[in-house]
Amino acid sequence: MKITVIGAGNVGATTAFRLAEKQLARELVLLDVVEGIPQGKALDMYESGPVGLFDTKVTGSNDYADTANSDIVVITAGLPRKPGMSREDLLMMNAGIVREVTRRIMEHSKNPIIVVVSNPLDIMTFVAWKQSGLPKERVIGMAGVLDSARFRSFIAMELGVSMQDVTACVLGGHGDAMVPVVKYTTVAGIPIADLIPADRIAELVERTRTGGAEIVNYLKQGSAFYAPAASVVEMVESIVLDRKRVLTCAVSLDGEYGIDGTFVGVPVKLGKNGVEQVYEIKLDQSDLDLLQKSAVIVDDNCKMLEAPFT
Ligand code: TXD
Repeated sequence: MKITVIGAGNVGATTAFRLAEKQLARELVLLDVVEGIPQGKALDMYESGPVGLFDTKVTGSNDYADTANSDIVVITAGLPRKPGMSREDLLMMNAGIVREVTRRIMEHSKNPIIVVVSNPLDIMTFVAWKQSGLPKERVIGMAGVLDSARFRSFIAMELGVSMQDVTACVLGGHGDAMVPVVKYTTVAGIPIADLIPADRIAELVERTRTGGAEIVNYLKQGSAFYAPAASVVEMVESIVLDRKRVLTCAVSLDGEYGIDGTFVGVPVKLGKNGVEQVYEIKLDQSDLDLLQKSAVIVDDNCKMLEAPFT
C-alpha cells in the first residue's frame, strides 16, 4: 500500500504522521510546492519511527514522479483566504490548485482512490473527480466525519459520557450548509432527544455548525487540523483495511435524496473499492429540504467554475 498526501501544511502533515504511526501504508509520500517543507517534515516523522515503533517509509518531495503508483492520494493542498479576497476568489484559486494537483497525480497513478480535504470541500471534490476521470466511487470528500466528530464530542461533554458511546449523523455540505440530523444521533442507542432538552440540543447543533470558526477564532491564523486529520485517517483506514465502516462522506449522488450528480455529505460504506454503498436514510421533510438546499448551493458553485477541464 502506497499513500500520498498532497500539501504538507497543518492537515497534510498531521494526517501523514497519524497514517505512519498506524502503519497503514508501506510507503508514504508527503508532497508540497514549497521546497524543503515536505522533505523536512517527512524526515522528522521517519526519525520518530524507532521511538513510535513504526516502519512506514515516509519521504517528502516536490516531484510528482515520487507519487507514482499510489493506491490512495489525500489532497489537502490549498490557500487560506487572505484579507480582501472574496469567497469566490478563494474558490477559483483553490479550484485551480486542486485541478492541477489532480492532473499531476493522474499522470503517475492509474487508478488511485482520492480523498479530498481542501476547501470549499464539496466543490473541490467535484473538481478532483471531474479532472481525474475516475469513477465516482473513487473520489471522496472528507467533511461529515469531522462535523459528526464535533457534534459527538459536544454531546459527550454535555452528558459527561464516553465519546465512544455517542454516534451522530451530520449530513449535507461542509460549513453553513451542514445538516445535523438529531433523530439519528444517539448515546448507546438512546436518542439524544430523550437525554438533552430541545433548546440545549439546538445550541449544540449551532456549535457544531460553527465548529470550524470556533477554532479559527482561537488560533487567529490557520484553521483546525487535529480533528480534521483524525477524520481523514478514519476514512483511509476503512479503505486500506476494507473495514466497511459507515461514515458520512461527500460523494456524488445518483438520484438518492432527490439529488443528481452533486457531491454532498451522506452516509456511505467505505471499503477497498472506495464508496461501496450509498445509504438513503429516511429524513424528516425539514432535514431533506436542508440537504437539498445544501446540494443546490454546491451545484451553483460548481457551475460557476467555467474553466475547461482538460
Ligand atoms: O473538513 C474539512 N474538509 C477541512 C478542510 C478541515 C480542515 C481544513 N480544511 C481545508 O484543508 C482548509 O481550508 C485548506 O483548504 C486545506 C488544508 O488546510 P491546512 O490547515 O493544512 O492548510 P495549510 O497549513 O495552509 O496547508 C496547505 C498546504 C501548504 O503547505 C501549501 O504550501 C500547500 O498546501 N499547497 C500546495 N501543495 C501542492 N501543490 C500546490 N499547488 C499547492 N498549493 C498550496
